[in-house]
Amino acid sequence: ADLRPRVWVSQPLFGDLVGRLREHFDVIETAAVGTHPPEEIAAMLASCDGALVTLNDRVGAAEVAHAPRLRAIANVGVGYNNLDVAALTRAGIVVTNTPDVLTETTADFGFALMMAAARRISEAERWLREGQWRQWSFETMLGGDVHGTTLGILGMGRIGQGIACRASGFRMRVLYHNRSRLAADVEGACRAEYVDYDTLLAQSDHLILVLPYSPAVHHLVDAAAIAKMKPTATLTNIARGGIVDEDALADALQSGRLAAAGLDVYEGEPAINPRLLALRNVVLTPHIASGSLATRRAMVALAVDNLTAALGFGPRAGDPPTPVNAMALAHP
Ligand code: 8YV
Repeated sequence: ADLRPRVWVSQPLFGDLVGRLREHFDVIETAAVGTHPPEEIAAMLASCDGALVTLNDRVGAAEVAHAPRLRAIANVGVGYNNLDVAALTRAGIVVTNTPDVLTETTADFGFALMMAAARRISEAERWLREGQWRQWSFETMLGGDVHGTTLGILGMGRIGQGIACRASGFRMRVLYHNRSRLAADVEGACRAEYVDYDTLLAQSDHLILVLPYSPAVHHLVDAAAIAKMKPTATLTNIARGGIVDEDALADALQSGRLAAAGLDVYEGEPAINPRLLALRNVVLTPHIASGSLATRRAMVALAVDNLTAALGFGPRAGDPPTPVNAMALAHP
């Protein structure tokens, strides 16, 4: 019998990087991209010691109930709301994620999406491709400015701070709101000012969401929140779709209560609210904020290192580089 531990890779990732797992493990790779039903995830995990998963894979108590060998789940992504970490911790399973390696790439994209919404870049291109540009005019596709305006950042972690640094090059005033206020030296380095949520809503010309999802922030940006924003403002979401009430956002974009939006994430992705699809003043992208080739490769490489170490192999055996629940496992 083969005594090598077995790991499941839930969708095709970079073959050369995932291939590193074969040095220590038997690797079962699922060839299809997509969302696996819970029964399929449970069936795969039942015979495995570890798994490399993505945001497509929801893993909680039910999925690990019949997985006696399972010791580690490495999430490819910094956000891990697809995993029930409390349940996995109770089951003694190490959870890891991929912070840091995607910070700058994701901040780049957030800034780009905000600029595209403000300056109507996608809308203008659609209009041009439709053959509607017949005459240059002074009043074609007028947008809002980015430079010199007030940027609001909701969620001031690594990515939020990366966006704040970019904003200072655009001579923006940067406001932020976060669960906890940053240390004075970090605030100073980002040139960002801490404000309460209502002030952030009221004063931002461009509001960008970069906070982790949890049920506590479900529909945090709802009709009441949007009503507090400037009608000339833009809203950009690169966090998780569930933070925004999409119907309230569609209402506001339709009525002119909000100027424009940039969305990379959706509550029911990959399904998109048809009301958003019908609106011209929203830029819609398919959850690609971390998607530069180099960064996606770095994320997979880090997840491979995490899984290898969590299962007790490689140079960091027993000490995965970026654990999520190490403290909880050590002090139950
Ligand atoms: C990933 C993300 O592409 O890191 C995150 O939280 O949303 C994206 O960078 C996704 O999680 C892949 O699993």
